[in-house]
Amino acid sequence: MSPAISFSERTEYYISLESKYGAHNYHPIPVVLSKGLGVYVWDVDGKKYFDYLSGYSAVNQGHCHPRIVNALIEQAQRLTLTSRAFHNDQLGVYEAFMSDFFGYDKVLPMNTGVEAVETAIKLCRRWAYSVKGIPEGAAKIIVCANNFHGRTTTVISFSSDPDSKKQFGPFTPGFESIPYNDLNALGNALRDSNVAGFLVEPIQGEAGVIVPDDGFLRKAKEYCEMANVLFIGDEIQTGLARTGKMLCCDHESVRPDILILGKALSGGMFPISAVLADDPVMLTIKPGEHGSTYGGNPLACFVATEALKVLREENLAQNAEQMGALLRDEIRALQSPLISDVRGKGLLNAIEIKHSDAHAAWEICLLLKEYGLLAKPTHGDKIRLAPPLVIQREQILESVEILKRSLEEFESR
Ligand code: IF1
Repeated sequence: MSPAISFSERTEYYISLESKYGAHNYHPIPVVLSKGLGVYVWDVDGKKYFDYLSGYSAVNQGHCHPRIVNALIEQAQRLTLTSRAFHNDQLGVYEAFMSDFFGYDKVLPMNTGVEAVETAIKLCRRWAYSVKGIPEGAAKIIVCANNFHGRTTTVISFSSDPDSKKQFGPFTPGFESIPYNDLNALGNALRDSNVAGFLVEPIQGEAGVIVPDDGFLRKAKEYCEMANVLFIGDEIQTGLARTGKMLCCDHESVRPDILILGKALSGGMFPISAVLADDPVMLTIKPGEHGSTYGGNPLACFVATEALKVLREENLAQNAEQMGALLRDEIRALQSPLISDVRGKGLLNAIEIKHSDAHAAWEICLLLKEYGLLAKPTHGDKIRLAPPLVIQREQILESVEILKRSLEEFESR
């Protein structure tokens, strides 16, 4: 614990440690957090904030949800890791739970989101060669411009963001990028018989909460079915009640051929991810052909099961739908000249800041912090607004008051 020093000194103390001893691969908002519960986090001086980032949608259930923490403690005192060299009494029970919860034959458990994306890519390619009959090495996966699927070398190979990929080459081949939300481009790309899959975010999160046209996902799935191509839904950020349905694809009754989950699958406890598919796809990978030390560990299985039960039993998708609509309505009602767009689904939202100062969104986030709300800009002029899904009406209204005050102060400068 740092010595009893003043606010700025204590915050600077922790930030200086990160600066001196940590890689400089992030540029965080200057706040040092030490406690979280529900929609709130507290900094090292006890100041309370609304958390409007939710660990990038990993704490949908709210910070340190008691049921999930208790599940973590309970299993941690029993058995945490066996590796897959042996069976254990948690994995099969979890797999059956996941199969029933999401309606797929099987699940392949992994850890981080990008590991699950990599797993989905390998499954898709294996299915392409062993089932569809694409010549080995020729499989192509269609992706969308401005995607974000993680930061491994293969996944950044198909990123369109220079900051994610410059000077990290050489890159993995076998990907073709089309504009997001463009059915014509997808239809044209699918004419290539070597296309094995279409990897897509139902809403592009990092790109700035880009919501596709109504019907895009439905039509895209139909096009994939007609072309015998796997629709791969990356629901790592949009899934698990975030957008007002258990899965964002549920808004259009689209069932991905490969479903990718992560983040809130553990309720923010530690990395847990999963890939779900039916037998014709999942069973193309044989014993010894894929895996991970921690994938499907007993602790993850027990924690993820409780995290999913919390989503369902607390009706968090419904709450996200209602509170998200309220948030967008209240922000629009501000009629702030600084806001050029308010968009999102459920509690995955963003506002677009219109101002000559390129740093306006960042400056506004600093004002939000001063007034008790934590958010961070994405791609310069957009501020993502994604609180935990347990947020209530009064807290939404209080949050919008903080936003109003911050916008007005920025304007008065
Ligand atoms: C960072 C972004 C969000 C994701 C989708 C896969 C992954 C992510 C749709 C990979 C991860 C995180 C990564 C984190 C910040 C955050 C993020 F800004 F990077 F893009 F949410 F929008 N698919 N997103 O959103 O999952 O391997 O990280 O568990 O890298 O700074 P992961």
